[in-house]
Amino acid sequence: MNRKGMTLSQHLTESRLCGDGDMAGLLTTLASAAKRISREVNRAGLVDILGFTGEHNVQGEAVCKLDVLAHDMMIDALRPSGHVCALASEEAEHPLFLAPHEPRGPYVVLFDPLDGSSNIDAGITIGTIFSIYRAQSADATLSDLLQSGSRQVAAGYALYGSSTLFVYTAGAGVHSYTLDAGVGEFRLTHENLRMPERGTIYSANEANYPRWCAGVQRYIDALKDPDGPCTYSARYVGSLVADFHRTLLYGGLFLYPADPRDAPNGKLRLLYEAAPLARIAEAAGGRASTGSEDVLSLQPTALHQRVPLFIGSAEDVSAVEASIRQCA
Ligand code: AHM
Ligand code: MG
Repeated sequence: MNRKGMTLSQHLTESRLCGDGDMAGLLTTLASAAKRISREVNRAGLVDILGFTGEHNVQGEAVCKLDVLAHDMMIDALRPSGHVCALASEEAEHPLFLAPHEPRGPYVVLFDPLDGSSNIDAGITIGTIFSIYRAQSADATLSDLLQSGSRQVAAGYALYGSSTLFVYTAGAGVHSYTLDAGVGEFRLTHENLRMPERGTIYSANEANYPRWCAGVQRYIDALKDPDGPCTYSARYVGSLVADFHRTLLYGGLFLYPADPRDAPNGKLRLLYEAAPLARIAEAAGGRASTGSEDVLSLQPTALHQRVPLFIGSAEDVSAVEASIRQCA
């Protein structure tokens, strides 16, 4: 049967997601929030929601008006949904635990409401990343949010680019849907996506090269060797979610290594950037590493914790890990 073109709801029904909660309902809620955020992103320049609020978030970064709007839209969609008992966002210092009188469900969701915000004003692709765990009980605590990435029951993202995409995995495969904006439906465009085992694209903010460790420098140098086994191209959007989506489709490596001056523990956040994308990469046959450990094996110690990230095709990730080991 040709399933391409199915709506997200039809495909979720067919997929018969199991678990003790309504995972299909939660994913539908997240997709609805993504549609609303997509509409705001598309008309941002027309309605005075570009630029900064003048505030800084818990990570010390300037907050964009659209960051706040996207954060509020995620909370407004998830909080009354009946699917969640706790929420955590890049834009909020503390998690939100739902009160007993609120409709609560078994899941906790951590999210980056608008990844790549420095690109917003230039109309460059940005996205929303989410990670879903099961809580021990409806009276969730911080430990329910600080679970190892391997315990994620689902993860995904929305991409606001030349078209709006919704990508998720809930265990069985990675699926991608494209928003048919005229009718407001996400339709299945890629089922069971597989990442190539090796790629020919690397993606990094190479201005940081002088501050990377010798193993990473040597690995990147080798990719540029004209006598090397294959020719690599460089691509860097500067929105993790967009750089990751390209890597998922075409293969290769995205890296944001530690940088002793500006990002001693890496720049990207473990719980709502690295772990969910690692979950998707692995479900598609790829890998994600800190350079020495699998991202999914890490036990988080803080909500806004950062990690070095090397993510993409399994062979490319293993090759950079080997180079790091050799130079250690
Ligand atoms: P954000 O979530 O506040 O937008 O920050 C994370 C972003 C990633 O999307 C991207 O990979 C990275 O920061 C880019 O950093 P840099 O500008 O240092 O290259
Ligand atoms: Mg981000």
